[in-house]
Amino acid sequence: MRVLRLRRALGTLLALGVLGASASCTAARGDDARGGGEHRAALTPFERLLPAPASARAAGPGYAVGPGTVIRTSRGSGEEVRRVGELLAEQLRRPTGLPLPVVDGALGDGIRLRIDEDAQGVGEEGYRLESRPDGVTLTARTPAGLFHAGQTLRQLLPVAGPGTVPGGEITDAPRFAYRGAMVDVARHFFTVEQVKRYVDQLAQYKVNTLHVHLTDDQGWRLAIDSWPRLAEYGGGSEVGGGPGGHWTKAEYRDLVAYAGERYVELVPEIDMPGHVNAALASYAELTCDGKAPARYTGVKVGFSSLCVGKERTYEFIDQVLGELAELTPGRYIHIGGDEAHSTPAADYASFMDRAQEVVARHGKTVVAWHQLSAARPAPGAVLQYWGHDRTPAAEKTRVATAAGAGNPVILSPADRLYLDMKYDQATKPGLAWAGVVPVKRSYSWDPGAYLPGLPESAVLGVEAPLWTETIATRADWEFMAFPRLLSLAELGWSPAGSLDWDTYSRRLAAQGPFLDAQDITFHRAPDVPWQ
Ligand code: IFG
Repeated sequence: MRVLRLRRALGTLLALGVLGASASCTAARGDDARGGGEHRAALTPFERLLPAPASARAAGPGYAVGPGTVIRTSRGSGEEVRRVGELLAEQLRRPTGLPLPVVDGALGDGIRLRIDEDAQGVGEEGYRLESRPDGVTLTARTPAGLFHAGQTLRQLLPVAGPGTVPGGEITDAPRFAYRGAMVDVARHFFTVEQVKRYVDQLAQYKVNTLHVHLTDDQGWRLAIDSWPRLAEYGGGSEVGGGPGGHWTKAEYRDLVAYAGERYVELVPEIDMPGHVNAALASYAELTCDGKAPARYTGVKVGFSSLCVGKERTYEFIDQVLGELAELTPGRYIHIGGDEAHSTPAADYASFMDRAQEVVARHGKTVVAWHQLSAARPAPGAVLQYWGHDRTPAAEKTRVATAAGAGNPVILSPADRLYLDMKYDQATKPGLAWAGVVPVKRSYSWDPGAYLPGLPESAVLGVEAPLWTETIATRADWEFMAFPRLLSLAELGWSPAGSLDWDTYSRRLAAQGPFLDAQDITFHRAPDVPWQ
C-alpha cells in the first residue's frame, strides 16, 4: 500500500511539473527516454495531450505563465470571443491560482486569442497554438476553435500552480464532426446541475454533443405545457422506486445555454413508439384500451407502445416535439425508435413515417436508434448504431445500406462505447448484456473502418451512452464514464493514424492527476499504467 501511495505521490509531483524538468531534459537527450528499459520517463506536456492533436512540434523555449500574465482578445473581435476568453481565464485561474485578467487588444505578452477566417488546416472547430517566450497565441477561424485551443492549453500547464507552456506549435482539427456522450436521466433522475458538471468534463476533451435521454418507461423528465401530467405525474418515478423528478423548461434552457457556451450541442431524445410507460401512466387517452398502466420502477424493456392507430397519438407527439423544438437551438431531435417489441413492424414503420414528418415540420433533423433502418428513414435522418460484435450481419448490412442511401451514422457500439457496461465481472454498477468493456477495448477500434460497407464518409461521428438502470449517484456515473469517455474523445477527434493503444494508454495515465484535481471518481483500470 505504501508503494502505491508513493507512486501516486510521485505521479502527482511529475504532473505538477516539479519533476517534469528531469523528464523534459531526458526527452531533450533524444528518444532513449521513450525507448527500451522499464523506467520510461514521464511524457512531456506536448506528448501527453488527449485527444492527440493532428500535429504538434515542441521547439525552443516556451512561455512562463505567471502573475503578470493577461489573456488578450483582439480588439473588436466581438462578444463571443471575449466570452471564450473569460471562460478560459476561469478555467485556468483555479489550477494556477493566478489573476489572469482578460484584456481587449491582442498586442503584447500573454495568452492571445485571435480569429483568422483564413487560418489553414483548422476547419470550423480546430485551431493553431504557438508558444514562444513572449506568449502563447491561439488562432482559429471560429470561437469554437478558440475554445478547443484553450482546452489544449489547459493540458500544457501543470495540474496545479503556475508553469511554463513548452515552446512549439500545434495545428489541430477534429476527424469527426459529431463527438457525443449521452446521459439517461429517465431510469434514474439527475438534476441539471449534475449534468452541467458532465458538460464541463466533456468540453475539456473537445466532446461537442450531449444527447439527453429524457423519457422512458420509468420516468418523464421534461415539463411539457400542453401535457402537464407527463412531468408532474410521469416524472414522479424512477428505477428502484425513488422520487424521480423533472426539469422545468427554464432549467432545460439553462442547460442548453451552459452547454452552448462550451460548444456542446444538446440533442434531446423523446423515445417512441416504445419506452413510453411513463407517458401512458400519465394519460390513459394515449393507450389503445383507455386504461393507464401503473408507473414502472423495474428494468425491463420493450413492453410499452404508443397507440399507433389513434389520431390523438399524433397530436401528442406533434405538441410534445413542437415544444421541445422551440426549446432546442440545436439541429437534432432524437425520437428513439429502439426496442419497440410491443409495436407490430408495419405499425412501427407507419408510426415512424409520421414521427419523422413531425420533426421535419418543426425544423429539426431526425436522429433515431438504428432500428429505424428496418422501416423508412427520412432523407437525411441520422441512424445511431448500437449494435455489437454479435449483431447479425444482415442488421449491420441494413445500416450500411441506409448510410449509402444518405442516412449518416453515429456509431455507439454497445460492446465498446456503452459506458454502463461493466469494466469486468467485479465492477459493482453497470450491466454486461453486451459483454464487459475494459478500457483497452473501448479504445481499440477504428470508427472509420468498423461496420462492413460503411465508409468513413458516412460516419457522422461517435457517441458514448450512459444508461442509468444501475447508476444512481455521481460517483457511480463518473466511475463508469471515466476513463472510457476519453476513448470516445480521442476516437472522435484524433487522426486515424495516431490510434495506438500503447502510446494512448500512457497519455491516458498522464490525465490521472487532472481527473484527480477535479475530484472525478474515475476507475483506476488495471490495463492503464497510471502514474
Ligand atoms: N438497451 C436500451 C436502453 C438501455 C440499455 C442498457 C438502447 C438503444 C439497453 N436501448 O440501448 O434503454 O436499457 O444497456
